[in-house]
Amino acid sequence: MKKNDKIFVAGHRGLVGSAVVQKLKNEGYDNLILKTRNELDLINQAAVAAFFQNERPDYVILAAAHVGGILANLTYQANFLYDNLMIQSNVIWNAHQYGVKKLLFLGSSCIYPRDCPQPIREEYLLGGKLESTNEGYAIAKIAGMKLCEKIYEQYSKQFISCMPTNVYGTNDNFHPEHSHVIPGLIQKIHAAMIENKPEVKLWGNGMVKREFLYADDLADAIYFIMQYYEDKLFLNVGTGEEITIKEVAHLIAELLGYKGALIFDKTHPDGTPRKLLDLTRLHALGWKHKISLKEGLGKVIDYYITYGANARFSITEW
Ligand code: GFB
Repeated sequence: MKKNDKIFVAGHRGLVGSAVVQKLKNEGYDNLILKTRNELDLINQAAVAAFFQNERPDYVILAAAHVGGILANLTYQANFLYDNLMIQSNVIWNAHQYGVKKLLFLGSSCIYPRDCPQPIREEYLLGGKLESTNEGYAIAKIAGMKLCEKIYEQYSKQFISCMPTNVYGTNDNFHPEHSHVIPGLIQKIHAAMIENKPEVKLWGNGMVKREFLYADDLADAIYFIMQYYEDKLFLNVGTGEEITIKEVAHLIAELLGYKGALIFDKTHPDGTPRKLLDLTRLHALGWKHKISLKEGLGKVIDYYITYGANARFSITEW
């Protein structure tokens, strides 16, 4: 990518998209195309086709999606499936039609079977049943990745995908019910602290393990992949380190200074027991994450304490 190439970052206001824009700007890219949902509704096929016909971007980073935590995924399965199928099909197919040189599609580690061997290698995809709480979202992400793969095979184009683990960062959605786990925990524990509550209720049994990647690290990986990765097989992106939800919750409570009890409410779903990514291929290419979980959590907590009420509370990333 040259510094003045036209790059369309779809989903530039979301957690990942905003970090990608910042990374590209830091690297000196000054020809970015960024569209809010009011300016370009990515679900609208005709609007997306017209956009590509007029703009003709050289590169596309597809970070736009309808996303959310375990409860949002479970409650709105149809919306997660439909919106994401539409957004990604419109963007990927029109990028192909209108001469985009390279496109990177962002998937998710939830595409893998629920009871996958750990750590999860890319080859394990479609080897078993998906986790039911996010089946709609996962099916959409698998379809998007497969569309890129088939365009790569049939038309010999650089349409590729990466599968990030659970991502967190400052520009996240802090909605108490709809958010991903880290902003959800920060919001709930912070509220209990402000209200002097002796305990706070969190979801699930707390024993499931997750791998967390800071959004700026993911943006760095995306930049690296756009420059150096050209294979057909999608690439896992993560830290290779896992932690229980209970441990993360205690770490957040410690960083916030909350002294009350953390109670795990087992009536809420746990999701998949583990989803640790195997990063052999990414590490062999020469990329590794830089920001530790404690450092990243500190940044997000500082942000939330400073901007609290002005933080984002909606679940769409475009
Ligand atoms: O589903 P999950 O990987 O993350 O795991 P997201 C969240 C775990 O944390 C579950 C527990 O075991 C929850 O029960 N948990 C405890 C909480 N308290 C909370 C809370 O306040 N909020 C949330 N959200 N969880 C997504 C997937 O959800 O992860 C998506 O559902 C996607 O499909 C993404 O793959 C990476 O809840 O963050």
